[in-house]
Parts: sequence; C-alpha cells; structure tokens
Amino acid sequence: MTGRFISLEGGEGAGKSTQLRALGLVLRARGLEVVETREPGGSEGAEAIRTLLLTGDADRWSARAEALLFAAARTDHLEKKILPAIQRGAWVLSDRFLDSSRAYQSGASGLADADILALHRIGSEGKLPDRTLVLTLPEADAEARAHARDGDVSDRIGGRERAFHRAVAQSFVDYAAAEPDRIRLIDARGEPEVVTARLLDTLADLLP
Ligand code: Z5A
Repeated sequence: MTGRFISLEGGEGAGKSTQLRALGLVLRARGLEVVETREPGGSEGAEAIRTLLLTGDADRWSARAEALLFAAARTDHLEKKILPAIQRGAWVLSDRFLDSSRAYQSGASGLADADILALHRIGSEGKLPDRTLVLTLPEADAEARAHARDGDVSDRIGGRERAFHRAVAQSFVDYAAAEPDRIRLIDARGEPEVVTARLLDTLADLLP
C-alpha cells in the first residue's frame, strides 16, 4: 500500500472539516487506512501550540512570531503523526498544512513567501503533500456558513477583517496557478455530497 498525504485548504467556513470526514469515509470503504488530522494541531505538542495561537487578544503575536509558532507546530505534527502514518501505507488527510501559513502569514500578513518556505525547509525538510485541495467559496457564502456554525464568536485569526480573508482567498488561487500539479481549486458550492464527488475526481490518479 502506498501512503499518501493530502491537505485540504481554503478560507474559514469553506467546508474543509466536513469534506475531510466525508473523504475519510469513502476512502476507508475502499479498504484504505485513513488518518484524519488538522493544523494547527494534530499531535500533543502541536495541539498545545494551537491553543497559544488561537486564543488571546488579536495582537498577542506578531506575524513573525505566528509564523514561527505555526512552523514549530508543523514540525511536531509531521514527525509524530504524518510521517509515521505515510510510512506504514496510510492516507493522511490534513485539515490545513503549509499553504495556510503561506496564505495567512505571507499573502494576508505581509511576510515574504520565501521566508515561510525557508521556515518549512528548516522545520519540516520541505515536505509537501502529494495533493492539496483548496475549497473555494464566494465570500458571502463562506461567511454565512461560518456564521451559521459559530454565531458571532470567532478565534484570534478567524475574527480578522474582510480584507484579510479576501487576501487569503486570493493567495490560494495564486498558489494553485503557480503549482497546478499539486494544488487544485475545488468549487465548494452545492450539497456536501456533490463537493465530495469533486474532491474524489481530483484524487482519481492517486487512488489505487
Ligand atoms: N492558520 C494560519 O493562520 N496559519 C497556518 O499555518 C494554519 C492555520 C495551519 C485555524 O482555525 C486558524 O488558523 C484558521 C487559519 C489559521 N483561521 N482562520 N480563518 P480552525 O482550525 O479553528 O478553523 P478553520 O480551519 O478556519 O476552518 P473552519 O472555520 O472550522 O471551517 P471549515 O472546516 O472550512 O468548514 P466546516 O466546519 O466544515 O463547515 C462550516 C459550516 O458550514 C458547518 O456548519 C457545516 O455544517 C457547513 N457546511 C459545510 N459544507 C457545507 C455545504 N456543502 N453546504 C452547506 N453547508 C455546509
């Protein structure tokens, strides 16, 4: 069995967690071992860093401090959970990975993309997913979905202004254009099952 590493990306409320679970069910039904995980988090150490990152005042961390914390969390996540699973032949589905650091800490926060990639090289030996599925949704739809779930409550990063989230969304589109083999844009509109079918189509060449 060949292990695979798939990341799901996109803005808040696009449906990543919903789709990750749905994809996990379909892949398990095909006899694959599936490991569902998330960032920031996914391992004990990374979950502790997640709490630091997502709670507290909006200005608790600068963009640079945030980028370092996300990178450190990713190192632990990769070492403890992702790489061992891939090595034993599992499919790892991660709700966010490196491209979120690029979009949030670089594209929308002004750090250089090259610096985020340098941190990733140091912390995680530059490991990339086999495929990255970016869920895209019009701004109003994404806000409505996030609001239906959370009301007016949001975390340190989700609560940033609209222009920030717009820059995040545009960054993902740019990364997909620059790396079309790895990063694919998936229309997240419509019923969840319809979106899952689009995701599966996009993974068809990797499936056994
Ligand atoms: N972040 C960062 O800055 N740098 C990094 O390197 C990393 C992350 C890794 C993590 O937040 C924050 O950290 C995130 C980026 C930043 N902040 N923001 N924004 P998180 O893990 O707590 O949450 P999230 O990653 O942003 O995702 P989310 O808000 O949980 O949304 P989602 O997973 O994409 O959506 P969902 O929960 O699956 O769906 C949202 C709602 O819509 C829910 O009620 C669903 O039932 C509903 N839904 C889902 N699909 C559909 C369809 N198809 N139709 C109708 N309704 C639907």
